[in-house]
Amino acid sequence: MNQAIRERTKWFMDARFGMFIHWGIYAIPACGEWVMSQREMTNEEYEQYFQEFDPTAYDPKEWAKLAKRAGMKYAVLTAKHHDGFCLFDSALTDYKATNTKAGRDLVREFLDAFRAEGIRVGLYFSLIDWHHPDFPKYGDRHHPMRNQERYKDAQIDFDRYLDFMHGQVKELVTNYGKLDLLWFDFSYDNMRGETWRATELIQMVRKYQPDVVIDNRLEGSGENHGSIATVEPLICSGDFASPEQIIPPEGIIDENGEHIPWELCATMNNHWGYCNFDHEYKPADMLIRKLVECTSKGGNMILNVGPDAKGRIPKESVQILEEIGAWMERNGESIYGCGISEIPKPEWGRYTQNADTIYAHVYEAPLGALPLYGIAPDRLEKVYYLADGSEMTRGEAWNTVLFQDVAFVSLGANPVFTYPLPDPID
Ligand code: JFZ
Repeated sequence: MNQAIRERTKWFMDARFGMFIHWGIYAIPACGEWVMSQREMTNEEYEQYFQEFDPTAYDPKEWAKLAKRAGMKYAVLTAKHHDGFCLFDSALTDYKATNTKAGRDLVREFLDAFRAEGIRVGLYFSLIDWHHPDFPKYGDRHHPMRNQERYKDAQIDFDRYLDFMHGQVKELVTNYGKLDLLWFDFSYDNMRGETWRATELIQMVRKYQPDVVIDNRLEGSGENHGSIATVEPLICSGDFASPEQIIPPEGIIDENGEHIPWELCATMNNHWGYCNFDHEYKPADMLIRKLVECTSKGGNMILNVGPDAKGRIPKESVQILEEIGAWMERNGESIYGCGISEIPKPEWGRYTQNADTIYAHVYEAPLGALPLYGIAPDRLEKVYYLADGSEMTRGEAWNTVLFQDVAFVSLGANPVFTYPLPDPID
């Protein structure tokens, strides 16, 4: 990994925790953002949602306040998803929020609201566009019209599509002030890298937004990190890897064995876009542990919300974010700016580390004193609960002869290890 990537991603890797927002007219059929492809809908069929879209409850200030309370330091909104509908006021298409009942540029309002809360802002932009006439249809394994014979001989001019796509990205990077992050999505089969004219695209983006942090999906995707994991990344390789719904066992390293920036993207239930029958939410304490796990492996977690067609974040998601926020308020110091510990993972939980401070996330109660594996007794300066600052006493293992190289700490008379999580100590 090169120095430029390291410098650009400094704020990003310190931030650790972000909000992903998948929102568009697919919130009306309410079964996720892939509905057009899954039901093989034509544009005529799908455009009914464009006619209906009327997000009267859209209030990004509320979203931003919620993200802030949750302890999230950045947020990424889908400016355009695969269906081609734009939440922003693109001059290159009529298929946009300004031409719906909303009548406004919803991306601009998002950016203003989140910036006002001091939250870094990013935009998701789909490389795929099922609405554009020059995007490959017949035989493309994702396209809604993939099986329609009438598109078999359709003449498409893919370069015309790319001019359009690059033009829209240019609009985003020139019309909306400083963007902190761009999340391109996604590459597959031979639709990757230079098929998107990726080098040209990134050169243009960097001209206007030299410091913007960019994901790796112009080249790679979930299963393939692309050239960011090589010794000499290409200009289009992006700045971070984007494993999806999976936490890499040992973080992500390049060919030199150096850790590279990465971000887990994860849903709270099992959909990105709003889905009114999916109530399978992961509990907050589980998601907190996933965030700790990402941090302990040198990565971020961007946690998704899928607002409904009116613009409301589902109440289950709000509840989860409030719970995470309550934990972050007390224990955020063990997440922000923290990363991989020099000490291997202890069997009772995880360590995160920032400079000389080690944070012990204790998931499993000891019977007596807690062995701080990997920490020699003489290296321990002090140990205290992060949440309230109360100091812990040095514990003695009964059989110190067997454990003389390990510092022990007493967690107090009656440590409670059910929810809420025990507070990390250092
Ligand atoms: C993509 C999108 O298709 C999806 O709708 C959502 O926006 C998500 C964040 O990103 O989904 C992908 C893309 C790539 C892979 C898996 C899901 N992949 O290569 O494994």
